[in-house]
Amino acid sequence: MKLYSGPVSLFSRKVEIALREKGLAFEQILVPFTQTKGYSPRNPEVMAINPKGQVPVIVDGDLSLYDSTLILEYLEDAYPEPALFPKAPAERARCRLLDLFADEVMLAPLRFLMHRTEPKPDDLARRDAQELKAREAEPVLSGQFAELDRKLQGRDYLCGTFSAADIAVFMAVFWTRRLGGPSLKGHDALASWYTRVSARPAFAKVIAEILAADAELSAPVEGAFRE
Ligand SMILES: N[C@@H](CCC(=O)N[C@@H](CS)C(=O)NCC(=O)O)C(=O)O
Repeated sequence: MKLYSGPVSLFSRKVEIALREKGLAFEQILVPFTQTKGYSPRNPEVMAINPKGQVPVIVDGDLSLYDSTLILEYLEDAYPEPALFPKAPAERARCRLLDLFADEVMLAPLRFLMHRTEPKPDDLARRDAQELKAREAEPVLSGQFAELDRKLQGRDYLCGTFSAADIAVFMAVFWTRRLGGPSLKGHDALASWYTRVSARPAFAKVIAEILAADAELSAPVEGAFRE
């Protein structure tokens, strides 16, 4: 299997974790990315497969797929063990909803923090305007942390046993912390879950790869991973 990925691509790293959790062998192709030019020049294979031109993209035999959520669902169908989704329809739907919550609902405020890994622009007024938006987004993220904390009361994982929901939500929480967003303080169940999930070998490996890529590519972020 081939995975077209970005060094600091939240959604590609989400797929990488799922592949590692399932113990699947894959060849990782890192597409060009810089903090100033983004995903340019575009990788021609990615462009041929994904009309959106985005990573992640996987190629498995004669199947080419894009979109991290679709890819995780395919991996579950094609390689069911170890399972990353509950079997019962309602539990499975709840797990998918949490994936959507991470990828779409949490991403909405998270986007406003993304400029922080870019080099400071010459136009400082632009940076101030971006920071204003980021400061407005941070309480929204804190509220989402509180919601997740409530869901995790009395349970080790979001859907009972470890699942795709933990992967997607972990990525959104990790990205928030990486971008200097709110801390996990006061959200004890969420903080314990975060520590538990980070210690899984698939996550530990991917976290180390992202931090190494940041050291090479990204501007240092004030307040990143604050306690
Ligand atoms: N919903 C998509 C989002 C993919 C996405 O946003 N990919 C980013 C990198 S994390 C990308 O390729 N961005 C470049 C662009 O949008 O032009 C997924 O889950 O795979």
